[in-house]
Amino acid sequence: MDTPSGTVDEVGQLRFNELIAADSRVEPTDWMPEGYRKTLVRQISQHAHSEIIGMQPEGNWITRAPSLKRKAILMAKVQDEAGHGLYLYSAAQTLGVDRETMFDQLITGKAKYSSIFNYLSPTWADMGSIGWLVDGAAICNQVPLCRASYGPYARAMVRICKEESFHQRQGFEILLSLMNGSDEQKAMAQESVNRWYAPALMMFGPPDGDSPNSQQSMAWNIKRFGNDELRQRFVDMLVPQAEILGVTLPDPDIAWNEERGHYDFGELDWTEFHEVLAGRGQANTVRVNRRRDAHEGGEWVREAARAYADKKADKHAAKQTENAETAHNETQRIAS
Ligand code: FAQ
Repeated sequence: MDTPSGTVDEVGQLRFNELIAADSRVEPTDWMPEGYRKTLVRQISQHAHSEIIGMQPEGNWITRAPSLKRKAILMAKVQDEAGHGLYLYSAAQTLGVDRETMFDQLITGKAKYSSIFNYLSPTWADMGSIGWLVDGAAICNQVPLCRASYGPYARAMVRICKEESFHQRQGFEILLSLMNGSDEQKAMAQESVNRWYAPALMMFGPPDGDSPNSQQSMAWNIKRFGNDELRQRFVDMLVPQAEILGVTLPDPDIAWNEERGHYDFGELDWTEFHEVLAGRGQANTVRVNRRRDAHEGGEWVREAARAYADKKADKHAAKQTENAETAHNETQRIAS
């Protein structure tokens, strides 16, 4: 379709370029390039899946938490992750993709979700490491997303980041308690940090040179920083926190670099990262199977919710008809 100043696409593209250049928000009703929409659907849906699959490594410990207080805290945290998934699926839906399609991609193993959730959580200390390292990495990566150019995503991220920051502290506090405990507890905390450290650094994605999406996503103000810069920020944040905890980060190459004003750290094993992405991590099959079982097992709940919503809608429609008839009769009565 043409308008006096050009085709709808040309006018839309100009307006979109202006919004991005002014660092403003793009809203669902705004014209957007197809590539922008697809990138957002990819990133937001992967992010939503990560939150939902990410409930499993910690859900694993709810029944075995060492005290009622720890159980209540862990349950609240896992519930928060479910909420994050819901905000994110809702944000993705505003881009025209429906929730059933996203769920289907997840339970059939077609969708990606964060590599980190394909690692097992065999000890209680893993609840500390997940909070401190996994939620810590999530915050470093996600605080800049509060300024992402797509409005519904950026707004969802504000609340998510507030909650993640609480999650990180509770993980730190679990590790701190263990590090102030018996030798056995200290060893358990250290062993867990040894396992989670490198996978947490890989959450930021491949090095910039191997990251096909970063440049375009940064040009569109979706991502604000490259994967390597955020990974560096994370290491800089971890080193002093590790000192307070009294744990050793399992990387002999960590050293303060005066010239760069950052900590140097060693190369990560990217072969492991690609193996996990290819479905060959410790827990890929377990995670997807459990999600599929939960989805199928919950079908009766969704059915009941739909039936209840339909019944309510029917009642509402009947009431509206009744009100309209009453108003009509009243008008007739006054007129006669
Ligand atoms: N895992 O070109 P790039 C959490 C894929 S939530 C798996 O650099 P991009 C909270 C990437 O998708 C954690 N795949 O990609 C919590 C792409 O593949 P594709 C999730 C990865 O998008 C805590 C390919 O590699 N957070 O932890 C990973 O520009 C505790 C090339 O990579 C988010 O999703 C990975 N780690 O940058 C919950 C944050 N890294 O799609 C429960 C939002 C890369 O082309 C318990 N997402 N890939 O086939 C992002 O910031 C970005 O999407 C990145 C990747 C940085 C993850």
